Formats: sequence, C-alpha cells, structure tokens
Amino acid sequence: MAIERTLILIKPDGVQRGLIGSIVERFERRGLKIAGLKLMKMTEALAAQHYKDHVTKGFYKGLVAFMTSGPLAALCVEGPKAIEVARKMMGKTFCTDAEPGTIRGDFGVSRGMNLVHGSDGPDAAKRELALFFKPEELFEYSRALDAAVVSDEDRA
Ligand code: IDP
Ligand code: MG
Repeated sequence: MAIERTLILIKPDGVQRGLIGSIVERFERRGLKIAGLKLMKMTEALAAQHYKDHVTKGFYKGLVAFMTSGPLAALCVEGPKAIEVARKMMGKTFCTDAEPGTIRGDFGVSRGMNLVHGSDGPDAAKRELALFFKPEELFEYSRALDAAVVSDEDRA
C-alpha cells in the first residue's frame, strides 16, 4: 500500500523552543495528513521500548534523560510513502550534518537534541505507532484538499 502512516515525535527541545507549530506546519504544507496528535510525557518505560535498539549504546542514558525531560508532541502522519518522505524532511540525525531545508538543518545545531523523531521503516512505524497511540486516538477522515494532493495513482 502506497499510503503509509509514520510516527513523528517533536522532542522536548522542540516543545521548549516553541517550535511545535513550525514543525507541524511543514508536514501539513507538504500535503501529509495528521491522523493523530497529542502532547505527552515519555516515561522511562516507554523510552526503553521505543529506543530498544539503542539500549547498549553509549548515548542511551543521555538520550532517555533528554526524552523524558519534558513534554513532547506525538504525531501520526499519513500520506504516500510517508515514512521516507518524513525522514527526508527531518534530515540527517545530527543537526550539524543535516542539510538546510530540512527540519534538523534549519532549526538545530546539536547531535542529540535534534528536534524530531521519525520511524525508519514500515515495521518500526507499526510498532512505534502502537506504543504511542491507542487505536481510537488515530483518525481516518478525508479533507477537502486531498483531491488536489493525492491522486489515484499515489494511492495504488
Ligand atoms: P534517528 O533519530 O535519525 O533515527 P538514531 O540513530 O535512531 O537516529 O538515534 C536515535 C536518537 O538518539 C537520535 O535522534 C538522537 O537524538 C540520539 N543520538 C544518536 N546518536 C547520538 C549521539 O552520538 N549523541 C547523542 N545523542 C545521539
Ligand atoms: Mg532511529
């Protein structure tokens, strides 16, 4: 299926810096649909599940401290190839390496405090969305603008 859903997190640094709106706007302007959106705090238990592949890494402790330091905004973003499109919009992991025009390349200079998370593939997207959203928190709806943003070919 060409229409995908992905988990985007606006990390605590993005919330502290007042960038929720600026970041959400980028996804909306791209034509992607917001299927879920909420402010929440990541617990250590959720961090351990979400970042399970990173538990052995040297930066893990600092990452969890950062991600649990304050509220974050969780989004489910939907659209054609949404997983890859969102990752490209975010830019490379370290803001210093991210191209201008990307979220990390426009808004940050840090390695770890890099403003956003985006699922890195279909399996991760499915797993991570289930960690952050209950089924009833995700919405299927059509928008007036959808006909001008997504064609039958894009959906196929
Ligand atoms: P990604 O977020 O671009 O997918 P990952 O390699 O999955 O990058 O790392 C997850 C998160 O861990 C990064 O977004 C970043 O916040 C943090 N991180 C990764 N490597 C480092 C590091 O070397 N120092 C500090 N934080 C790091
Ligand atoms: Mg990752």
